[in-house]
Amino acid sequence: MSTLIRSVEVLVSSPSRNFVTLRITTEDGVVGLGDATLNGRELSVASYLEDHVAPLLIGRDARRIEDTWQFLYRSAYWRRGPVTMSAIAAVDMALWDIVARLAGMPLYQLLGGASRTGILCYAHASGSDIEALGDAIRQRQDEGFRAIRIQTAIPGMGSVYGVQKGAARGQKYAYEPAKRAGLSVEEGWDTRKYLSFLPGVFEAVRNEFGPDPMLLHDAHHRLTPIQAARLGKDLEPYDLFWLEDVTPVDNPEALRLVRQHTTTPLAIGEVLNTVWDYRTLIQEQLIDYVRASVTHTGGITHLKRIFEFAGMYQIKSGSHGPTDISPVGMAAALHLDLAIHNFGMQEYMEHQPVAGEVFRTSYTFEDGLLHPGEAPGLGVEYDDEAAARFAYEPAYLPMARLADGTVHDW
Ligand code: CS2
Ligand code: MG
Repeated sequence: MSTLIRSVEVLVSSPSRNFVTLRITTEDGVVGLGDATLNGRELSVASYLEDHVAPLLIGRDARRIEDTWQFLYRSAYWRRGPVTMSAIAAVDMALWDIVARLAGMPLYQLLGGASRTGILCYAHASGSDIEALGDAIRQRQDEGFRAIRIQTAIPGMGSVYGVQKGAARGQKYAYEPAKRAGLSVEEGWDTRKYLSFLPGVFEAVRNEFGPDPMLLHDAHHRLTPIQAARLGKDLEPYDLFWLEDVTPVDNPEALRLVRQHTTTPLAIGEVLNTVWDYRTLIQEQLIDYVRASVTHTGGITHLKRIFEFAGMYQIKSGSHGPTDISPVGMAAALHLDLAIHNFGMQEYMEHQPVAGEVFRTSYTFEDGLLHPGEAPGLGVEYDDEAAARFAYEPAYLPMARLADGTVHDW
């Protein structure tokens, strides 16, 4: 038996959106997949892997997961950041996939086994007005979702993060923030309008749907600490499961002020990459949920470390699961979600059906719960022939400007 790495391939495909996938094959032909998709910066991670990581991996033992993680992290000299940590993540996922396939077990069994029977997840619902939002929530409930993230258009503000523009009533939510174009689309932003409109939306939703559904909202990095404190306070009567990314996370200390004013649970972190980025947030208990993805946080090895650190402070996981996490990254998240003790909630923003032609997955959704399935490894197969039909297309996330033209956080 040879578990030495024979080949490392970087696969870029675009079934409805861009994905970067790493495929590692051992001398015995065991294949592992990793997700390296970094929205709007895909090719930089592809180059990092192809030009600087792949040559270092040939001939290494695929079973040495921890050693390879430490080697890639420490020997690069340059630390952290989304490009590096997504590249390391892809290698880490692919190695775990290989080792679990070698063991003939679904990955979660190697991570300690199942700690629960299914993975609670939330869907997105959005509307151009409160009525359309109500329709979208009903549709999600009919699909079985128990937890729903709600976003609405704000009167007088044009297109806004998280709201599917021009969606007909009753149409399935298919929002994709990255737009296929050579330039970022510009959106507007007005914090005063947002802060005065949003509590009424939650009031209307609670009046119509009652206290049962778990509701979430993403403020998407737009507010100052004092504005975030006000929003958290104003939303307290509506019992949010979490309020996400209230302020840009460049200054984790900013959450101290928010915390002093509100008991609305806070989730943050989808743009952070390492356990060190989370240190203040976790040790000072400034958040309730770690919003991280396997793909952008150094893979299974490192995200497990972050979640375990968070667990010591009664902080739970809140895995990021937007469309820019590929089905490979999603599968990795689900195996981890099933195994860790302090699981909180998994985001589930379904991919377009065409992505399923390239990535054959074995995870399931039933009665509001996800499960990674019982296939060995991550449980995902990559179809090269299908992928060849979907070439990379440049796509960028939007940017936001205030009414006077000032650039704002998107
Ligand atoms: C979002 C993401 O899912 C979320 O919570 O914040 O859609 C985010 O905008 C994208 O992942 C950016 O790539
Ligand atoms: Mg978010």
